[in-house]
Amino acid sequence: MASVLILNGPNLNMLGIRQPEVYGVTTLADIEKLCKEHGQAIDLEVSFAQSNHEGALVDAIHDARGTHQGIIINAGAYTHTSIALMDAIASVELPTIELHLSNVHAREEFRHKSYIAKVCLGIICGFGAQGYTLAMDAIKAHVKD
Ligand code: DHK
Repeated sequence: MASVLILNGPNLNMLGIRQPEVYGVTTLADIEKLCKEHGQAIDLEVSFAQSNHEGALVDAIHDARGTHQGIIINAGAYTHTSIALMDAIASVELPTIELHLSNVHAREEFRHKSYIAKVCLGIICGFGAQGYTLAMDAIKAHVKD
């Protein structure tokens, strides 16, 4: 069975508490449950992780090589700042989807820039927690091709 790493960056452990008007009331634990259930439905194994630390996210991306067939990453604010994450994604050569709960293009200018977009297969943003299952469907279809 194909396997995907779903990686969450800084402050996503605060979902449910953090700016619910922007990020919704669904917690990260709820999202993990949703992803695990969806994985069973579409035959996709799911590993789910979160870190507030850039280097730990880089390590997790490196470790995905040889273990997972794709990555879904909500890199949080590191999306807009991290050349290290961009380089890590490029180095493992795994199909990777950039994900955001909010529509970053409808928000502040600094959220419009993504360092990781250029090394990702595509971007899903603005669909809240549902974006995770949309990304899983996209990875599953891509891996099958
Ligand atoms: C999450 C964050 O933490 C922000 O820094 C990004 C993203 C947007 C989200 O919408 O999931 O700008």
